[in-house]
Amino acid sequence: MDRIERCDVIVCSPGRNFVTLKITTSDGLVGWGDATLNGRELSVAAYLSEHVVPALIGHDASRIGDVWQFLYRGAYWRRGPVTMTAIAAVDCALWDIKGKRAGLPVYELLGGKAREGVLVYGHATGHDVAEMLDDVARYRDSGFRAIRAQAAITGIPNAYGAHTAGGVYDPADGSLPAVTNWDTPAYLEQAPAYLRAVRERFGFSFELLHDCHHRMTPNEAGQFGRSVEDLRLFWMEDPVPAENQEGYRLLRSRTSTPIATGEVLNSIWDVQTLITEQLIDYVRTSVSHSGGITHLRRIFDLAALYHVRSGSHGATDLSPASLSAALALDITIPNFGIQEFMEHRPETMEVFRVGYRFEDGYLIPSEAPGLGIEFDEEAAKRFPYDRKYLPVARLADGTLSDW
Ligand code: CS2
Ligand code: MG
Repeated sequence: MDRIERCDVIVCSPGRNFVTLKITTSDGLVGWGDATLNGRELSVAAYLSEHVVPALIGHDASRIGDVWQFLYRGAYWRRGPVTMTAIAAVDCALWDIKGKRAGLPVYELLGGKAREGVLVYGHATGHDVAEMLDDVARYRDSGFRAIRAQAAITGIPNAYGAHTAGGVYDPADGSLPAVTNWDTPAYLEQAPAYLRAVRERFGFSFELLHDCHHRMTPNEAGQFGRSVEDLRLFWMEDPVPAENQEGYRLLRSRTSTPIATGEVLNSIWDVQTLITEQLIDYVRTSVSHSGGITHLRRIFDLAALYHVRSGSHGATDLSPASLSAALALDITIPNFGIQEFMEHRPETMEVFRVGYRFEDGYLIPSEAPGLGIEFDEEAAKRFPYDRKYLPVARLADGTLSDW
């Protein structure tokens, strides 16, 4: 029997902060899992090293489901991003080990490929509409079949989504939370207009996505959705904060624009109403924030019963280890929708060695046994942790709003 013999929690900052879990078994197999929670990294690192690891040593590494239940029910305190990210890291590392032991890519253990490649989307952006449109052209010309478009809003230039075009960006760039601004009326006037400019310049030759980033009420989001219905968005993302899942009933009744949410949610119970009442078209829960392959698979299977497809989060604060695990599910589930793919910085790829590749608008997962991820521990030492915060947003009157 292969027991869990050693667990290392590695915190490093190659391009941005990452937390990575390394599990080593008694017969020397190694598995990797992403444990990064942007802006709260050390909370997961401590949860793992101080609470999970001491209780994990000696467990049978092959019993992934049992370990999952042990960590979930055994914590007593249920759910939440820190707990579910920590469990996800253990889960993905154990699937990595299981694949290596079987000599198979994890997707083979999950039933084999259901498609040739994983459709991905990239982030086009700009400090004005012209810059954003040029960035859209860059993504189209580099082969993307799906492109997310975000541009600065006049009057609130530093709001989420607008950054230097062409650059790899990470919103967690402040040594203290940066204060950005928000103004829904300005957004409702300008964002539909710049999305229309995308269709006017490029037509319908690619899927067009947009991230509303949790900043509207259901009624405002209904107005937004109605105003872009003829633009045939692939989705409008996070239109409304989704802790109140029932709030999406009002939104759903107001527009036919497809809806995606879930990247800040982390368990099947947090998306249960959204899915079973078909209030969304895509569920964005990610493998590294929703309990790993074991739990995300359950979410996607529930979603399949209700015509809801996957659309997992994949920003640069989810490491290449996370994306490698995500692809194992993306390539196998029947109700796959799309995978977010923000390319990581070169220094990140010095530490994380991956086997996935971009081809003609799709990601092709590694054929290597396990998840196809390697982590260069020596290289990681060159990039020490550097605490960073996500921004906050305030309205003109100073009210703290959603960023
Ligand atoms: C965004 C993320 O990619 C997205 O859909 O919502 O960039 C999000 O802002 C970051 O992951 C937060 O850490
Ligand atoms: Mg988002």
